[in-house]
Amino acid sequence: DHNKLALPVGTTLDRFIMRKQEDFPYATGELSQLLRDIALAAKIVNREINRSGLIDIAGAYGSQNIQGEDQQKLDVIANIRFIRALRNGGEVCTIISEEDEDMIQTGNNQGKYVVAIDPLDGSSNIDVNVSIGTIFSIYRRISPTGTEGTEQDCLQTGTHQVAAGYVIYGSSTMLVYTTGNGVNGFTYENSLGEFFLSHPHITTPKTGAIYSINEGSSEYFSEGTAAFVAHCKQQGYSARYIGSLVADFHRNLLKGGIYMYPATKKAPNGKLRLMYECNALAFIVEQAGGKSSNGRSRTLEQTPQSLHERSPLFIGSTELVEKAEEFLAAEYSDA
Ligand code: P6P
Repeated sequence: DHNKLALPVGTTLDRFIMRKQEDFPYATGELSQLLRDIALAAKIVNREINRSGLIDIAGAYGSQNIQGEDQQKLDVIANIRFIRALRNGGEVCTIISEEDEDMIQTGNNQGKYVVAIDPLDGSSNIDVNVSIGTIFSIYRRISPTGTEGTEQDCLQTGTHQVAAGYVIYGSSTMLVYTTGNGVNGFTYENSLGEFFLSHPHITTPKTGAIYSINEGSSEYFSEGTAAFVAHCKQQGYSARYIGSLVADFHRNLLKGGIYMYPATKKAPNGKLRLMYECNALAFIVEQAGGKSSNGRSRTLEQTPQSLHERSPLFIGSTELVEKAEEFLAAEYSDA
């Protein structure tokens, strides 16, 4: 039937979401609406980011922006915008955000979903015009509707995600997401205010020749990490490290490669957050045919203990992640 036809490039995000919902006979539309709410917030944040340079110019004459409001950092603005869109959309009962220590209750106690979000990752890159991103992960709540979401709702293992995605605010703005049936990428057309399907059914190469890691931390690498990085150099791979997770991840997803933020002597659990950075990207990369690990085990099977816990991350082409795990296993077997 027409649902099974690959939707043509150029389909709008709204039509794509509607058509995919029809693939699920029991779908009642809440997840579709939630995805639309996220896309709306992404459009608003995209506009704020594009204006930020101009506001800074205006703000150069004091910390007030043109509306006379105190100039807020863009990651704070992004957090407000995504929380407001999810609250107004009504589908989400509880949010955990990189910007907030505690769970955020939206007041929609009938909401079936919980969202974990990094509203604007890599925001230190904004002032130097480097690509930045939003990362989100969606779970169905475990607790009964009619009550506030619980910490248990927010600490589900990554395999329980119903959807995950990211927005990359780069040379063009893209929304890339999965609901467990493959990965699709949409490019934003500013003049029309629409996301259009530009990268249907993204699959990541099984191997690659790009490795992404901050080699400034080499002094603190474990033996296994250092050995794998040396291996990448012996193989003649290119070192590509933008310092913005979404940008590094997206390039490797399309071209093949591995991104690493390992455990180091300075950061024993790495730097990246499990719930709204590692798990979301791990779901996406697996749906695209890649792999994600903390160096020893599958990212998606890690049992979360706290809302903002960190996890080491080795993510990208399957063969490269497996090779990295081999090098790290050697250090564990020595231990
Ligand atoms: P480092 C940005 O602050 C971020 O969270 C990711 O976007 C990025 O990949 C990483 O940290 C960069 O960290 O320690 O290499 O500067």
